[in-house]
Amino acid sequence: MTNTDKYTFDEDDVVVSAEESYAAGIPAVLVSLRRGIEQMGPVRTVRTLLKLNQRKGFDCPGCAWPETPGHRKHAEFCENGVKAVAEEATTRTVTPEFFAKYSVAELLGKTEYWLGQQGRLTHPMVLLPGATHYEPLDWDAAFALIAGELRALGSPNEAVFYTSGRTSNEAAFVYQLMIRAFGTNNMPDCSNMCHESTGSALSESIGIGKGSVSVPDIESADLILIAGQNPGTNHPRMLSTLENAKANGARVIAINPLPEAGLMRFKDPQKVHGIVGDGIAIADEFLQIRIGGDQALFQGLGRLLLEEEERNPGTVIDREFIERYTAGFEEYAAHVRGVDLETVAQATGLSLEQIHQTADALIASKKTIICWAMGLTQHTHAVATIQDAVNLLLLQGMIGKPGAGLCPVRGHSNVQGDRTMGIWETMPESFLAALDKEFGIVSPRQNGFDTVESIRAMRDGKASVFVGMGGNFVSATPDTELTEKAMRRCSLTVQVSTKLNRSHLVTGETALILPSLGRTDRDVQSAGKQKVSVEDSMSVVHLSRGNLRPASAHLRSEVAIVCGIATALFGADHVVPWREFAADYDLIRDSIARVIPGFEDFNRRVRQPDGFALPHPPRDERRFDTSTGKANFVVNELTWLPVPEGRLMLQTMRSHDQYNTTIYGLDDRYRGVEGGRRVLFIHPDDIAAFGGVAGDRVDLVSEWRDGDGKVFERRADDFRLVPYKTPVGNVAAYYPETNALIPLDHVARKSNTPVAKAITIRLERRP
Ligand SMILES: Nc1nc2c(c(=O)[nH]1)N[C@H]1C(S)=C(S)[C@@H](COP(=O)(O)OP(=O)(O)OC[C@H]3O[C@@H](n4cnc5c(=O)[nH]c(N)nc54)[C@H](O)[C@@H]3O)O[C@H]1N2
Ligand SMILES: Nc1nc2c(c(=O)[nH]1)N[C@H]1C(S)=C(S)[C@@H](COP(=O)(O)OP(=O)(O)OC[C@H]3O[C@@H](n4cnc5c(=O)[nH]c(N)nc54)[C@H](O)[C@@H]3O)O[C@H]1N2
Ligand SMILES: [Mo]
Repeated sequence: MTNTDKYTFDEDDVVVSAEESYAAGIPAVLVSLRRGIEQMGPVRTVRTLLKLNQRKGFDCPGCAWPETPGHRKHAEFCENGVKAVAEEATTRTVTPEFFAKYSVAELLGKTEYWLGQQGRLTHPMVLLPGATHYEPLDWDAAFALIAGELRALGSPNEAVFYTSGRTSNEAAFVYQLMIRAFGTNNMPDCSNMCHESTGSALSESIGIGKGSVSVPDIESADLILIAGQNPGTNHPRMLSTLENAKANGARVIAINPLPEAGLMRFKDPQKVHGIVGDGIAIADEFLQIRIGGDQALFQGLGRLLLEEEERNPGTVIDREFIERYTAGFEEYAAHVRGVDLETVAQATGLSLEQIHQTADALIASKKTIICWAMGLTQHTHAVATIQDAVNLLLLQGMIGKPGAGLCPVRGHSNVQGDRTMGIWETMPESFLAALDKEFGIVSPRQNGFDTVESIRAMRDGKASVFVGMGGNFVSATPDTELTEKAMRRCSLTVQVSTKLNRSHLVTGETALILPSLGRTDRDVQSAGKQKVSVEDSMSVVHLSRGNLRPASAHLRSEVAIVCGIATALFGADHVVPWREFAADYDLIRDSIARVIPGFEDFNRRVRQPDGFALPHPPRDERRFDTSTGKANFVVNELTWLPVPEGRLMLQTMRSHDQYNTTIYGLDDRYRGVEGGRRVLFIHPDDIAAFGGVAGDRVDLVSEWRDGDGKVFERRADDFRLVPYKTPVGNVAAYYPETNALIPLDHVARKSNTPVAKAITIRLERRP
């Protein structure tokens, strides 16, 4: 490697130095306190951190990793959780004076980082047709405006209602209820871009789209594979769980194109050895896989397991489990027996020895867990890849027993709960029927638009009202230029938000910003102080209560905002008691209890100290509600991603200093980058092949062939070449700066998830 010395590129501030070989430790503590104090001041920082992830506190708005049941530490949080909280609990504000000062055109020239740093939104604001600036309006006028636009549509299907994954269960439930009562299922959500592939894969394979393990399972596993996930940055509390697992004897294998710091070594800042020692190595083995090679690896491992079983019958696969609980074994076995191991080696970039050693680790393990995130879900063959991971576990009966199973690690803190509450364009009939019965409405039965379909509909003039419940739609979605054009064709765009972002600036003819309370804020309604609930990555539902004084007296809760729009839309005497719902969230929870299985007696059970776990038939009783009534071995043709001559395969990922499109800062400490984000991590041989040197400035050009073979180019300009330990031919850069390169039609089969982890590009020298 060449970047062991610290060097600064000319002309700008990006500094690249040796990447850190461990995650967390003292720097993490210092960075988190500094960020907290910068944004909130010392008193609010302490007050906030003492409540984070505590039983009587609020759920961390960072990731969906669960709290350790039973024994919560006083400081159950991580560096990036603190950054997420500081970002929300900041005392900086974006007021009507701010909007009077800056025109929308001026704000469009600012980066997401700058926008986010301005602070919390304080007033409802409107951008009228032709206006250059947003101006304040009162809530009732905002609700009336939305209701008027919605009623004027030719069909309810001309509106789309987006949701990001921070929305609480209560807000999500009333939101989808309003949308269905209005008459559409157009509910794109961030999940479409995130774990949709997981949902599609698992539903077909095991009959439920959620993971099957708990924290105690991980802590008692023999073997844990972590594929396509960077927990040191994105789920730092997972490292403590992994550390406990290792103390209990677990072996961890990291499967990733990049040697991510958290996987290699971890210093728990809450333990003495994490402060003074070297920390502990999390991964026992690091498989530096080529981008998109995971399906090949899983199929190759399936073949090796079956071969070993043939050599030593009864020692590898769980025949009893396969016969009793699964379908499709013979077809699967025939398929993987035909997989050529040389092809697997080529597809993965791993040696045959590494592949054999991984198979040996699986064979030796009695309890295996596979964890994954965006490195598996955001590929054309994501659904197939995840199903091949499931197939591998089914061979050894690794589902529905302690210490074993499937662990998709979710992103947003309530993204899983939002789905449970009905935020989905294709909810099943059982849900719709129960909803209709509870409220006396008639939900539409026609499937709605997902995220990619919503963009197409707005582009084509088939949808003209956009409502976003949180999130940053224009930055998070692919094909930035096209998406922005699509948004600009709308007659009305509405953003319910806590912070300013680019989606407030790329608008329809009229635009609204509706400022909402966040997780950390105190929520008082006419029936008193309210709490909300969330569901973590392991299906545990628990309460969250904010305790901070809101940034302004004009903020409303997401529930109140939805109920306000609904009252304006349907009138005060509608069949749904919107005003009562807004006053007392217990009433919403009573309805949820009657509509959604698993939520019986919701109000009582959610008040138990650690909440309650939702049923998961495969985990609880090895029951699989699939088409065959059994867990399905699903056979998928092998796909992998050879890199075309002279081209590179780009994955887009998160730095250590961002939360999706929210940029906390410009440093990626674990990867050795400071002060800038327009960097391309690239193997030194690829820099040489390009005829360049470290630090060169290049433009990235993606190439996309449409159905007729015509090539379309998209560009993202001005990136610095950073030599890095990534496989030859595979490069990496940050999202959302690179979203402009992703064609809207470049999606995963079955899940329709934009392919953010495999974009064919070439480099062009900057003029
Ligand atoms: N601090 C912080 N926390 C977050 C977020 C955040 O932005 N910041 N985002 C939240 C959200 S919404 C989500 S979904 C999660 C995201 O959590 P992650 O999925 O960890 O996020 P990414 O940065 O996209 O990282 C993907 C990882 O996959 C690897 N990878 C890329 N391509 C491949 C491949 O083909 N095969 C394999 N095996 N690996 C590959 C990359 O090198 C990288 O390590 O984190 C959540 N938590
Ligand atoms: N290229 C590329 N694109 C990707 C990905 C990738 O890996 N690569 N990852 C995808 C993934 S996994 C995801 S989940 C999406 C994320 O997509 P989104 O969820 O749409 O994006 P975020 O950046 O998380 O949204 C941030 C905004 O949410 C608002 N917000 C924050 N908290 C709250 C709250 O409590 N209430 C309300 N109402 N608003 C709030 C703030 O205004 C903030 O500006 O991006 C996807 N896009
Ligand atoms: Mo996500």
